Amino acid sequence: MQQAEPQSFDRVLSSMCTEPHPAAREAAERFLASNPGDPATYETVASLEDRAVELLAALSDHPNPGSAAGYVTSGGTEANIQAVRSARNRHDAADPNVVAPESAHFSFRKAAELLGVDLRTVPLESDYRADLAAVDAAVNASTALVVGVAGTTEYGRVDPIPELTRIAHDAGAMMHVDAAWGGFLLPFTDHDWSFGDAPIDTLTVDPHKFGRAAVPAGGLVARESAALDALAVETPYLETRSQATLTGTRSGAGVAGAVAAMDALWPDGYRGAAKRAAGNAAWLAGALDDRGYDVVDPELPIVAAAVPDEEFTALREAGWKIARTGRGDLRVVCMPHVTRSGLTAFVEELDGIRE
Ligand code: 0PR
Repeated sequence: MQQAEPQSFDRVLSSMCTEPHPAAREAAERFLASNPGDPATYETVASLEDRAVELLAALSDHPNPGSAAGYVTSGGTEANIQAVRSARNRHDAADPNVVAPESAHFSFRKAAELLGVDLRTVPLESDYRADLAAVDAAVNASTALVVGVAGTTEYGRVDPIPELTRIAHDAGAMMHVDAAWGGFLLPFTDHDWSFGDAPIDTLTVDPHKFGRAAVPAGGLVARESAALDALAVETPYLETRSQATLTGTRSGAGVAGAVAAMDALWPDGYRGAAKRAAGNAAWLAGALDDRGYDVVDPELPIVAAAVPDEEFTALREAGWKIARTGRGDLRVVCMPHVTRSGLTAFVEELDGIRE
């Protein structure tokens, strides 16, 4: 049988995965068989994980990156589940709830179901950001966690994090920021999103998205170690006495690839990538606007536009890997592999379809 090959990224326009940095690819391969879940046996990868957390803490402006708590998760889903679990475990309500904007990723629905917490989703403002009055009305004495998104999956919006944090803390709840995708872009913008911008408690930031690590490599970072302590279970027969991660055996490739990518790219490489992505998003938004489509302004490099179903389907049939938002807009995520020449070819294809 012919060997299967991974597909090329040429026509992948709606994915948050991307071509890993060459150093990440190489490091991931070398650490394929080591398990950061057993740090007493796999010491090298365990110290790489400390470095990964320090780098993630530095990019999210943690007050003390060298001693920040956190770990490399299997992705944003696990980081979000763990943030909910940690807040729930630290809250004493009999019927805890989590308040999140409608734009929150569906991983919070999984978290709520798994953990038996009530997920209260609240509507957005017309600018696709969390409606503060609605969040304020939804929190109560049983709220364990308020979620804000810094770079929403569909429209790349950044919720008002400092204000949400105030609402959370006034209610006695923890504050979690989901910057799974936005975290590697936001340090180069003036948005308020990080540990430095507000007294947030936990943050998701995924090296395997804009960080150019190999899959799987997500990240959970906490302001205080108590957030991770609340997740620890005893591990009687291991040399390390407790484990705070959700999965047991974990990907050494993910950890080593994340460190290699971040060492190669933080901060200048990511700054350059963010600038190129912003330029590409602005270019595509302009090209679609020129053709009369309704375009949502790309605050972060995600372009959403109302493209009719027939045109969307024809583009898919031509091999473009595109997806739609919940309300049906074409959604192009300008990841590092998305180039101006690729976007030009995409728009030319669209022009051909429209003729
Ligand atoms: N938080 C946010 C803001 C996200 O956008 C995502 C994923 C997650 C959490 C969950 O992360 P993991 O998928 O790492 O667990 N958002 C992407 C999306 O829904 C996931 C994705 C990635 C989908 C690549 C398709 C794809 O090809 O678009």
